[in-house]
Amino acid sequence: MKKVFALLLCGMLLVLAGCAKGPEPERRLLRVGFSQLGAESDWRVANTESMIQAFREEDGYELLFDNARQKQANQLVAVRNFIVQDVDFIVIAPAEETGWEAVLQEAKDAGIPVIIMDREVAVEDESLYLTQIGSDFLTEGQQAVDWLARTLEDWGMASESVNILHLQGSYGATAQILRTKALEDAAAQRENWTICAQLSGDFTESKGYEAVRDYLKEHRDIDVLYSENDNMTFGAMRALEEAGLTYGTGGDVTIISFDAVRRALEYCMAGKIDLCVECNPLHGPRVDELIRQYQAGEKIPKQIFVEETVFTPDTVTEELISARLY
Ligand code: GYE
Repeated sequence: MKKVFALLLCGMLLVLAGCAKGPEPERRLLRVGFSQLGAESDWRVANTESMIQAFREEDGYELLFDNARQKQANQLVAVRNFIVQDVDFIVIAPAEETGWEAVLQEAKDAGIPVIIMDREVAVEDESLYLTQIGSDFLTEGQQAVDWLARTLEDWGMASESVNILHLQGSYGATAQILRTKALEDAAAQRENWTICAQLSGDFTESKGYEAVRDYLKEHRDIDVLYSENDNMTFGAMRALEEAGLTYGTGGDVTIISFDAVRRALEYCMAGKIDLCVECNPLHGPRVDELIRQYQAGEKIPKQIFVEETVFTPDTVTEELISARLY
């Protein structure tokens, strides 16, 4: 009898213990589908990392990530998959500006808010996306050409003829379109600035290298390299070296490069790159913040630009480089 009583008591205690603890409350994770356009550059890798860090499970998110390998067609498939999976938000870093209407309409019809990150989409109906957050690429380009004009003046070369080799990023991407526009506008305003060639390096080191290497087989009269991202610049630097041309401070070719990733800043500090125009890839926390604001019913601006600056060999320091997250 004692045994039965002890067993009953045990059972009751176990039930009570179970009740006190209660079932784990179900914490619903916000499901975010992120269509990243590729992994073509140091900038892009830092951008992906920033998103992964910002959308962790412990912060209440489930991140569905897709790398489109620089093909918009892959992005369209990824976004449609996110819609089928009924995610709560979609984030797109678009490879190019055009061709988004249909898929954005599908997301809208499914009631899924879309955040456009980094580059822009060219759609008439702005209600197809919640907001766009990225860089002011035209201002970046204008900062670059203004610096060049000032520098040529300082060197007493303001009216001498200047040959500019223009290395372009992937055609149709906002970063390419607007950095190109800034240079073309500036060259059109100055009779002595000549864009001697426009080569595509698709924002990658290998294509930047190949394009400049091939160009240098026939031409050597270059004063300035205007390269629309750091990775293409790294490739171009190798091609210039192989062709026996010097660059940077006191060299044959003055180099202007966009992004200002750590490796470029190191070259800048060493006088190998004359101007680094900053482009900030750390959008993860910003997109997280936007989602929280939206959830709280706050008004979200339609376009958000991040603050950026420029660096020259005399403004880059060891401290700046070691504090850099990308
Ligand atoms: O400059 C380049 C990357 O769209 C800002 O894309 C981005 C550009 C960046 O591949 O490195």
